[in-house]
Amino acid sequence: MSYETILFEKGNGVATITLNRPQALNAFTPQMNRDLLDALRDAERDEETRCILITGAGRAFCAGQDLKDRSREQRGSLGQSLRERYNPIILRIRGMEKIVVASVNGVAAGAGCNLALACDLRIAAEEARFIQAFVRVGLAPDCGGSFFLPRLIGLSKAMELLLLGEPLEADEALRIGLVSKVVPTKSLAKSARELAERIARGPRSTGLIKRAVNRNLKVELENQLEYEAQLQEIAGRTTDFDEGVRAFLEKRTPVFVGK
Ligand code: T3D
Repeated sequence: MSYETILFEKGNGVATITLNRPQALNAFTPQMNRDLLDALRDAERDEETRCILITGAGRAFCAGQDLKDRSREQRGSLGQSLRERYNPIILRIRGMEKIVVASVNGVAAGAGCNLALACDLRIAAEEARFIQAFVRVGLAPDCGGSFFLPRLIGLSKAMELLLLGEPLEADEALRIGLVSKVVPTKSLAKSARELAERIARGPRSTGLIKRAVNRNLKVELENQLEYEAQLQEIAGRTTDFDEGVRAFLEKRTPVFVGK
């Protein structure tokens, strides 16, 4: 199968998915959502693949939803967009027994950040930054950010990141346990591959470990993803989101009015 917006390769038990729209910092278009979901399905079904690596081409991991598609005329229902395009990806990553590792090569923002959080492990380059960018454009968290972040780093720090939308640098992400390892940018691909191949050589029980950990999270995650979609539907209809998108595209600071 060939893909328009990702690169996909398999070898030594590892399937590597590279988000490949570097000119837009690998921001999600509907085609990239489809390609990523198809590649995850392919890797899940492939008997030789034991571990999946997700990374980004160029200087970013992923900048979230492509905001050029989000003018008021084009945007449609954000709740529907989450239900159809994003939530199936998050549920597929969590629902499969195969281990999914995010190799975070650069900035991970919005849905791109939460894609990394949905993975089983994260290894990051020194240059990586994690940004809960939603508030900057007048949105609420989605793709499971409101679910994973408090569980990974605690309620207080999660609220700070969500409410302020400030970047979390790689060394701080390591200190608070959001990532497992930080390596020099030039050695990330090699280190991530070594980690994935090590997992791919592991026993059958790695999948059972994931199932055990997921068991009591599953229903809650599904409910939370649906709840996020409902909240994003509200946020997507606000004047503040219009302003957030316009300000981003015009490269200026947004002026929100709280409506
Ligand atoms: O369906 C739905 O809509 C609901 C789902 C929502 C999920 C979400 O993800 S909402 C959050 C969307 N993402 C963001 O708000 C992040 C936007 N991007 C940024 O804040 C910054 O670009 C970064 C902090 C990620 C990186 O900053 P910096 O200074 O390193 O790079 P830059 O100069 O801002 O960006 C470089 C280029 O990428 C630039 O294009 P240009 O000027 O060179 O032609 C920029 O416009 C483009 N780019 C970056 N992010 C996006 C993007 N283009 C479209 N959409 C983006 N998200």
